[in-house]
Amino acid sequence: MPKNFEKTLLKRLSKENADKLLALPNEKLHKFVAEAIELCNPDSVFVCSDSPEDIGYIRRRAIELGEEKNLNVEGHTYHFDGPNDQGRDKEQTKYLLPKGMQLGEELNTLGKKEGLAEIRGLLKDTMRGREMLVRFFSLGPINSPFSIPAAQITDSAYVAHSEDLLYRSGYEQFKRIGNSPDFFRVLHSAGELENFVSKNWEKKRIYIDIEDELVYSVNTQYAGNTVGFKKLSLRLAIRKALREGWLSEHMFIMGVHGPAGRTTYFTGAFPSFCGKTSSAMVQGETIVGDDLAYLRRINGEVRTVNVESGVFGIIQDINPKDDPLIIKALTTPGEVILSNILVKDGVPYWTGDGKEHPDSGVNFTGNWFRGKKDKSGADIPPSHKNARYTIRLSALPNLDPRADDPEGVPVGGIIYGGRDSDTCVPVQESFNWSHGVVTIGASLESETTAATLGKEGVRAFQPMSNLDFLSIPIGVYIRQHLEFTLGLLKMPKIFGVNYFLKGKDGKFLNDKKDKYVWLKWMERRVHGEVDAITAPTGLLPYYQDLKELFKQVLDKEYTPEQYEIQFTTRIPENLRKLERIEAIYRKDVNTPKAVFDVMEEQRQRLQAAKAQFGEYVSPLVLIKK
Ligand code: SPV
Ligand code: MN
Repeated sequence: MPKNFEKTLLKRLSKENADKLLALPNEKLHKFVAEAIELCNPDSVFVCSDSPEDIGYIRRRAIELGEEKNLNVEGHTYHFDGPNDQGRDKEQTKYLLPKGMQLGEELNTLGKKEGLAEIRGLLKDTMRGREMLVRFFSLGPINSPFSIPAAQITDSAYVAHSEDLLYRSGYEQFKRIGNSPDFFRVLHSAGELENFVSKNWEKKRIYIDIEDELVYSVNTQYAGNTVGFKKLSLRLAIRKALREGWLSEHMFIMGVHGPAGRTTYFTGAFPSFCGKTSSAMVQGETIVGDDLAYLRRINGEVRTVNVESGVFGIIQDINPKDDPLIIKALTTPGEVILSNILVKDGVPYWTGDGKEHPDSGVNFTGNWFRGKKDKSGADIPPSHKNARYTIRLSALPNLDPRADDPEGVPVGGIIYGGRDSDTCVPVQESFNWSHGVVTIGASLESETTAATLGKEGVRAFQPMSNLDFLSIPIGVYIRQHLEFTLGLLKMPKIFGVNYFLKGKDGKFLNDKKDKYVWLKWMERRVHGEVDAITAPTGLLPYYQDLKELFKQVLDKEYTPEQYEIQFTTRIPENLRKLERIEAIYRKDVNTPKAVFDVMEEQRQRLQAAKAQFGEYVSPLVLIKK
């Protein structure tokens, strides 16, 4: 049987490209490429061997095909996705379910047979007149027990180029894995293009074949739908992690620097638009990754690696004052792709960049001018809210020296944070692992944002910031977290942060940079160097510790009044949150009983505090004399 695939490959690939592909002795890979060729019918096939010439070719093609255009700064390009292709499309992203398998009602699924017939129909002949690009990556560091090999086929040079910035090269790794079938696959076509963007966006489909670990994506360009190793492979990895006893998370990884040159590593899960990338990029600390982490138990502790090696970050509000490190990377010659920003005379602009904007230019809607309206009569902003930048992590001066360590970095703490105006304090630590998993991670909520298509501003359930990507029932996922640290010698601490708490006047109670201080406080807590106040929902900082850290880190006077209002336990809001979250977990028969027990204990603590101190409890009254 394999011989047939080889025959197709030898017939449809130039000798040079066939040699590169056949140098990887993997039947499943050959079959994947041969079947994709038969389905999509490209005029030619380019196999990227990760040599500088091959990588340069893809980069050049993105410009030649018009998918990217040059900006004035050397190496910088921009790309537009169509007006209806500006975010991850949740509705059209579905799991293909083999007969007899169930994933619960919450997940968007479709019968495998029906789904494959549909998506193969949509992919049929899409590459006629085009070149198919075949690329190989390593999800996680090269030569690491964490890593997963992955192959992508696409007809978009923008997608293949983006991946070059975002993932570690994998051609050599495929040589090493030989005939192993254990790798992820993605087949993407942008479909018919009009003005360089996917024309048939109404037939956009992203289907995930969980049985075969193969993702199909068509009629879309937005990287979250097409760069198969972001959220699409995250979904595959969550199932693999469940089978193999590790965790695949939507988390940044960073090194927080403590006294005497100490570095303590944290992972952090935040839904989009909640300060995740900017937390991972805090000046003075070091970054390992900003979006995806694999966590494993190794030698009695939790260790983690960044799945990626680049950043696909939200550009809105990135400005020299708040994000000097990102701005430096975005203004220095080197490889940078900006998407869905405003361009005028080769200069990019975006909302919140702190610059004066021109009155016209080009953006994701074509020619743009101030006052341009969309179909509903609303003003079209210069850049899309979900406009992004793509860079290599190595372009950042604050890259952690252990970012590519095949053994990963040890996890001292896990941080969860959502967009919450009225319930949670700015920073707190859980009492223990299961309290943190249940009341912080599994209870994460956030106001919805523009990273997915749909309504904004609604409070959404976002457990571990991973709900959108769960490919297993939520109750099973939470159980996996609860059990993950069983028997470990060193337990990571779990923290909850909230950068978005508002006062009665509707204004934020914290500055953007206050997170610098929360990180330092958490770092001290991991080493037991500061005490904490026991509140009904967790352990809170003492004023004095924060005051000192504010002075040290930000040279800011932190007042007792600020502290008291920020760290007041808001009991009615917390009780309502518990009710909302519990109702959700009650719906899943897989939810472990421990979840409800931990919630009940939290409810009792809140009620007891209410009886003793009233509905809004100052941290000061909780201090044990
Ligand atoms: C996110 O939205 O969480 C992202 C970008 O990190 S995307 O690739 O769209 O998932
Ligand atoms: Mn993300």
